Amino acid sequence: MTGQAHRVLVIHGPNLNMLGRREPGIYGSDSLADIDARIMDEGKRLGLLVETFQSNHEGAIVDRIQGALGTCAGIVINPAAYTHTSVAIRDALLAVSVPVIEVHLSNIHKRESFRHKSLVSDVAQATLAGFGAQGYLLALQGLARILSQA
Ligand code: CA2
Repeated sequence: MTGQAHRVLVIHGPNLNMLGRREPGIYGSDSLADIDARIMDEGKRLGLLVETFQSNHEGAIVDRIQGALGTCAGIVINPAAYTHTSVAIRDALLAVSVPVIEVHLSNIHKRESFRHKSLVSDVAQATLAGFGAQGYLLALQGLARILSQA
């Protein structure tokens, strides 16, 4: 790789800090720390500078997205429950105007109807749902390719 490594922000939304402790049938048995370690390894392998962030608070997520303005080349986000409700997170992603990849551990389209609507999907470059934690790694691979072509 030539030139400067691209900085990428990976955001985990509310309750994802509980991963591995409850509902393993839906979300898997890995903890968020396990998943973050795999994300960091994959980022290194791809030559990306990855930072991860988790919050249970909508405003904190909006602040972190705004903080990416001018510093991050792309964002991977699992907005968790805010996927289905947050105009604020959607607007923040639009304001930063870098490629966004939306990730869901579960296939939200196979679940309750209130999970079928995402306020993020149409502002994202791509959405991955149903691959479990591997979705984050696939998202980084896709983002690396997009950034290498930009
Ligand atoms: O499938 C996904 O990744 C979701 O974004 C996860 C959200 C859910 O509200 C979305 O509809 C789909 C929920 C994350 C909650 O994570 C937990 C993990 C362990 C125990 C309890 C909750």
